[in-house]
Amino acid sequence: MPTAEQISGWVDDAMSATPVFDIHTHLYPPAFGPLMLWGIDELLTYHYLIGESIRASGIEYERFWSKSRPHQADFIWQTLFVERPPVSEACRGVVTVLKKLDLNPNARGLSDFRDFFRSLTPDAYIDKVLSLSNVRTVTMTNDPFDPAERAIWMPEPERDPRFKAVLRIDPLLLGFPGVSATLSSMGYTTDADLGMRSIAEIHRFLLDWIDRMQAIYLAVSLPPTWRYPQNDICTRVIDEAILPVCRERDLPFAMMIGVTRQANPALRLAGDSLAKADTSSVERLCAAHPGNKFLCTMLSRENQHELAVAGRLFPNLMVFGCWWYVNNPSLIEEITRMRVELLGPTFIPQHSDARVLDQLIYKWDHSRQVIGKVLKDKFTDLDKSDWQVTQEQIGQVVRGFLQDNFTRFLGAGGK
Ligand code: RAT
Ligand code: ZN
Repeated sequence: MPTAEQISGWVDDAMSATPVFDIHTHLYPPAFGPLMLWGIDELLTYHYLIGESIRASGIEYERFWSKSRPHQADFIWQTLFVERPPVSEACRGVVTVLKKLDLNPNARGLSDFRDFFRSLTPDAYIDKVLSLSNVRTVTMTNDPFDPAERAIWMPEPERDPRFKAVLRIDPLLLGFPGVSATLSSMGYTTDADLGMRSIAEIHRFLLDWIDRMQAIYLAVSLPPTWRYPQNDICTRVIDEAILPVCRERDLPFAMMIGVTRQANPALRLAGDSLAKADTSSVERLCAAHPGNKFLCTMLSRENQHELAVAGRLFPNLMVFGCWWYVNNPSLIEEITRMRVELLGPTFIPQHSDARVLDQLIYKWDHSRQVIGKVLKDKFTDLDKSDWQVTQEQIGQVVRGFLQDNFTRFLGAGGK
């Protein structure tokens, strides 16, 4: 029988040696121009830190927004790292990144950090970050409704095989009738009440963009008020367009549920809130469409238990990630522990949601530690009951968590 130290060492080794397939980020390679965010100014002006610095300082919103990006970064550093210790998870993340880059996190100003980043090219930095974080593949969040992003896709940008595309379609589900005008400016004719031609046009739109992007899944984020089925356009778009197209291309449909957009608009991107959503809608969707594959994550802590139970009931539902406001060590631990107990090794415990390349370093470092802690406990419990725990079994679960559960769920459609 292995000792407790051996089990712990096997988990640590597997967690750090296994490369990650990060199934939801907002990262882009250099060919996507301004969409690629990296370096100290971007790291510090992450919207989580903007929210925290405005709260801690009491600065008026407009005074904050009127600053240039480097001045916002200076302000955030001063407010959250110099005037008070950086104990929040988003602050601690910056400290972890600086340490892993061999930079001194105790600096009073940002000039040394800026010098460091000036000496790097984006390509070299991607290699460095992927290697430091041991992330092999990331998914982008690709929004064809964003004119800036559309302009990048039209001339067929050079693709980096480490950055997979995800077709993000929030306006298609939530934006009718307004989104009709955008669709028509893109050459797809739809009308407000979604007559038959409209559905065929949405099919054409989805297939065109799946092909252009080589998307590996389709994704939407939904408000807590979302219900399925309902007598509304959202249900029709899902049933008549999205799911048939997903079946045709063997692609999963990912739902990120629970966000209340712009609860405080003065905070801009930092101003979104959350509320408990309806997991029975997810169950009805999975039950009504057994030929479709669904990925699902939910934002409210209160939804996590119900979502794990839904995962038990529907093999076509892959529960994933600790999203945004639950992406904190205490909640990752609670949620991962509960998911292991209900789902065994058959879920995807984490994604990073990184918006700034550098964040891969801390988000995966912190998550690996917490997931590893849960696995150590679970394998030690088995060992205590004389189950023969092996290094191979631990490696299998860790590989499942960090990459295989996702690639297997994608199946042929992910190729
Ligand atoms: O986590 C975040 O950065 C959020 O602002 C959102 O991007 C969220 O993850 C989403 O994809 O809608
Ligand atoms: Zn996101």
